Amino acid sequence: MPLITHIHAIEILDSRGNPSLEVDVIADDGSFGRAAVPSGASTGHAEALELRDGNQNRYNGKGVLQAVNNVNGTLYEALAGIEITDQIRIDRTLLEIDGTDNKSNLGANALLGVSLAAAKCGAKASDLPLFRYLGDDQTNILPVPLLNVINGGAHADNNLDVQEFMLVPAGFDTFKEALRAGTECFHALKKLLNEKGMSTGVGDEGGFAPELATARESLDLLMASIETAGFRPGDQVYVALDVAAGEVGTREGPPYRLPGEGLEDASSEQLTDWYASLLASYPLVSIEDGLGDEDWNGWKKLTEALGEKVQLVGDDLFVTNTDRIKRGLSEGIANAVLIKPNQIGTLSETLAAVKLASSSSYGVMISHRSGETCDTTISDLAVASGCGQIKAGSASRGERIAKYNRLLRIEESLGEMASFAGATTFRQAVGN
Ligand code: 2PG
Ligand code: MG
Repeated sequence: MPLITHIHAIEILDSRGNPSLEVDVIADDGSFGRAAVPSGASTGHAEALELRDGNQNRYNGKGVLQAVNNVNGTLYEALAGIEITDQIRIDRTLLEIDGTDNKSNLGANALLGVSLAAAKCGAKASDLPLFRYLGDDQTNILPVPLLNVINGGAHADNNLDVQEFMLVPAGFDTFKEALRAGTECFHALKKLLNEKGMSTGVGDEGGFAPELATARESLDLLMASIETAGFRPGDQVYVALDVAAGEVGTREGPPYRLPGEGLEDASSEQLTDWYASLLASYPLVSIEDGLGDEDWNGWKKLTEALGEKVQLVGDDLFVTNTDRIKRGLSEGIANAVLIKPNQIGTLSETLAAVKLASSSSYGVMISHRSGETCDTTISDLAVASGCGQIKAGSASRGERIAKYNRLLRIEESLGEMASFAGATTFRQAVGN
């Protein structure tokens, strides 16, 4: 098998104009892999460390030259000569050299760039598309896309307390049709906002960021956009939320402050009741980070109250970390895990998190970050894992569309063999 001969990183820009890393890996048969690293805004406190230079004279301290140097020096020296398809050894070496739990020595951004670029190079050396290389020759499930079409919270400058309002076009036979439906609803939403004289400027993830006051106002608009586009809400197109409650609570969780919703000093129970009332009014299939990262007791009660009715996704709660997912599993907390490779730092650890969650019947959703590049690795990862769900932003902004377009290509390449995950993915809400 081919051996690693070159690893080279440069500092590039992400979709917010902040520096990030792009890493190239080359093997001695000429195979080449390139990956770029994303970056979050509403980050979980237990995420692996994103190494930034802190030099205020460059990019407001956000440069990543140290991480670039770590790749081009220490990591290159450690990995040169290793078999390119031995991903486990590559990732183990990365972890050993960093030597910390949260990758604070060399930076999770440095490690992830190398790990993903190596996987892409390994796929090339094996003459396989990445989704097959990471999956197997039976891999064929296209995920339901969750399109974040109204942005609030830390992702927009409006007053909405909830971070993401998503369209979930699950009731279709193919990914292509689902994406078309989601996109047509997005266009209908733009028209409706225009008619109301509201802004149609987009936020970080390509969704609109109008001056809406409440979640209900936003969800009503989503319902109207689904119908205007000619689809049936709650049958063809559903909705989902990412509350990112860690951003509106304290480190421990409550009190949660959602002033726009009339929830000024809310307890975990009050938020749970609020979700129950939204569930009664809208075809909600998924609620992400309904409570804060360390509010484990609140999460337990939330799961007992609503876990049979709706998917409850832990993002900042689990941070793609198997130790935290294990705690969730043993305490009956949440019923799904959001997977973001840069929360943990290597591909092998990401795949371990997916495996742990899915083998325990937890739902798995692969996710982008609010700061992205045109890298499409997560699309392949979503198909390879067969997890059935991906959130990659709205139907606008090139870095979001790149992920959906990659899925269109994968579906096309699979031909008759392709299978769309569909509405039963959201089994708590939709049933089998
Ligand atoms: C989230 C993500 C992606 P960020 O909270 O789920 O939508 O946002 O990358 O800012 O953490
Ligand atoms: Mg989230």
